[in-house]
Amino acid sequence: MRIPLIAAALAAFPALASSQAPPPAPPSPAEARAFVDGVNVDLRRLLVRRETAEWIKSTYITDDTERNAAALNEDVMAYLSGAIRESARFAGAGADPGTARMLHLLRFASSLPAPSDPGKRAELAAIAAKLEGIYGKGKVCGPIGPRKKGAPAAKGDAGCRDLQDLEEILAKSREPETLLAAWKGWHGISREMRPLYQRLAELSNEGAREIGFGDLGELWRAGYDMTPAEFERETDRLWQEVRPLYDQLHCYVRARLQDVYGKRLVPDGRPIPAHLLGNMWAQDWSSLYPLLEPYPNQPSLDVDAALKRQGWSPARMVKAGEAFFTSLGLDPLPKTFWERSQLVKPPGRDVVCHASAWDVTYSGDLRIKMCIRPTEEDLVTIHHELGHNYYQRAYVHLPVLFQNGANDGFHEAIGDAVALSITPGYLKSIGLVARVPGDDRGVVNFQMKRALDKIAFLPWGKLVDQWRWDVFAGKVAPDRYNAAWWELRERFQGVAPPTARSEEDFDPGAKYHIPANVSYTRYFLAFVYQFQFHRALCQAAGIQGPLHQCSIFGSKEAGAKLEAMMRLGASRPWPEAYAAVTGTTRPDASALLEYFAPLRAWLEGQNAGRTCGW
Ligand code: KAF
Ligand code: ZN
Repeated sequence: MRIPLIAAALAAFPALASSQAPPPAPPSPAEARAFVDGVNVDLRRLLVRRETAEWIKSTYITDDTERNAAALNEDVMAYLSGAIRESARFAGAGADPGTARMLHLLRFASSLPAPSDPGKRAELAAIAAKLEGIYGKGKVCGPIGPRKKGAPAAKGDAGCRDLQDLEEILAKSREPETLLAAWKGWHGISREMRPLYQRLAELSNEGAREIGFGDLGELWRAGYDMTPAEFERETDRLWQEVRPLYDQLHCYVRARLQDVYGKRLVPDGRPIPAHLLGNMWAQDWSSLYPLLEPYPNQPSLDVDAALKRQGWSPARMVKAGEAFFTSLGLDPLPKTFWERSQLVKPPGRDVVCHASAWDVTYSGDLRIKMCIRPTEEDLVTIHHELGHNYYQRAYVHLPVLFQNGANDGFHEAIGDAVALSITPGYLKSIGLVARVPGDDRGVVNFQMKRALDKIAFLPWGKLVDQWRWDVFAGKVAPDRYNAAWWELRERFQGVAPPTARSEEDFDPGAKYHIPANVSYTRYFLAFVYQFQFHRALCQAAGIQGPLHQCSIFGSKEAGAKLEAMMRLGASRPWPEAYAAVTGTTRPDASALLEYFAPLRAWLEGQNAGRTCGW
């Protein structure tokens, strides 16, 4: 490895870098180019090894696979610390624009920068692997909810439930005691993460400072082609644009939940207890749809029932996702996708069931890792993950430093934008609904279902990193981790803990992205971007009529537009990629608001006379 040798010497003898040595001649543009070329080659080799170890670890969690993955992550971390340090030499080199952009992106190549001290680096890599392992292995044993006569005490191995079992309880049960037990059970698995997370924050902050950032949150926010402060203002602006719609939805849902659970459990003017919203994190309320359906006796939108009744296999669901992308003129998935993906939870071993998409060798070795069940939610998640895979394949021709989304929100938005075309009309065409709701009532029903997913998510999408930014910046000390978490959940979501919490708990750790150290503002952005993309693709497809009825299925024009943007990878500042699809460089929520205009008017009518807010 060329670069790290120099970098390691500088790390060991910092004096070499400063006072004694005579100032070196400024490097030439050609030397800068040669440097990034070398980085692309070295980094690719190291990343392929790391991704291979990560894949193995995620599909088979053991102490050995964890240690192995940590070791290969350590190699990447060490290389990046050295290369970033070395790259400072080229600051004034007058590099060509492509090289300059790669030098810029190099500093953001890791979301978990390590200190250059090898002991600390090893510690950080081990902690990161361990945290994700705790989440992946998480189980809740013992009875949950009232025992029914003759029913087994609990299901699964040794009477234990995994996250998917518990999520199903939260989605389906309407018994407060049962919901509470499932919620509390899962929020118990993250308690042991607390000291590890505290140390992860310390060490990665140290790593971020070594490469010139104030803290890790600042590094995360700096990766959007604007200053961290500008980025914070942009996300605040987008949140303010959508907040009135969220407030209307919250108001309606609280009132309807009062009808089900009573005002003692769901009081007026107060946040809604988090275990009653149909989801472990209260981030997606669509499983409450049967309770909240605006107009019963309309054509059924129950896709779950149709998938089960028709016996859809996981592979068939993925084929349907692939068929959507090929209908846009994109190529079928490679044969190896079907051989190497994990579509179902393998029996008898621990795996990370949280969905993800991979190109393990950065050369079109596409796969997804999921534990698919026959539900509409998983059908949509499949489109989400395939969006990542199609993006990865579109930029595979680029050097590894450009093999990324225009920003991380783009990566998260592609599959979701495509899945907005899973309209009742499209579902009818693949036999998953019998009739397309025709009149205004049908429209309100369908929009309600969508809003319980897309609108309910927004404050959550914003707050998860608000918490981490505050933690990394030291504004929230470890003795306030949990208190600060619940302050944000109340402020943004209008949601309350269902039971007393303390600093013994570590509730943020009950969400995958905290132990896995995946930034989350990407999803907030994606939930706004996807509607702008959807509108632009519908226009490209020449489809008239309301946005919520548009499906781009079969449109080669829409597919070409999407592909042109995806091909850019991270080679250009993201506003340029944004304009390639939408025609504008400035995101806003106008398409989202246009999409939900009918529901918004309906909600405002329903909520008239109610006291909203918390
Ligand atoms: C999105 C859409 C609908 C509902 C909810 C969401 C938000 C979020 C959630 O809370 O469930 N969705 C996900 O976490 C989906 C997983 C993923 O596709 O975003 C996955 C997360 C991940 C896993 C391991 C390492 C890094 C990130 N992301 C990818 O697989 C991925 C990301 C970028 C490029 C290529 C693949
Ligand atoms: Zn994703």
